[in-house]
Amino acid sequence: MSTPKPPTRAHRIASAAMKDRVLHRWATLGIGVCLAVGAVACGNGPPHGSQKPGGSPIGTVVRDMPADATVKATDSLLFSPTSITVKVGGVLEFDNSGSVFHNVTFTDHSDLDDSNFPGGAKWQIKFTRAGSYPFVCTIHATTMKGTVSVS
Ligand SMILES: [Cu+2]
Repeated sequence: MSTPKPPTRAHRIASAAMKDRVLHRWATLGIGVCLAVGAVACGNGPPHGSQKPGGSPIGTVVRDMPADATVKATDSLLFSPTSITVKVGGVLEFDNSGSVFHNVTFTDHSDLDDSNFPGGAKWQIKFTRAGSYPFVCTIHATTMKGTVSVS
């Protein structure tokens, strides 16, 4: 075993350059993290619950509740059934029973939309206001439409 030689001048320069690169990378990463954190901190999301201007919310997104009615989003690019009724206070569950990626979009009530509805996913809305609310999967908009009637 020989004792380690002191670093040569060339080696010292090389390692100093490497250190600069590492520092630069961390600085860049730091700026990226700050931007990401800033974007989250500054993000003013919509209020919870859907609200038309001047109206009251029609419902809220809920999780893991017992469903009063279920609409399946199928690999045949259909909602099934296309027309469904729930009582005020009832929970409607959307069930992506296939493997095709869908979304659920409510006209005029975009804060109730689920833009991320992959195969196997379930998603629920508790409706709190009577009315008739059309929904569509915008990915398959020609075939995937439905209406929920809340009474
Ligand atoms: Cu779809």
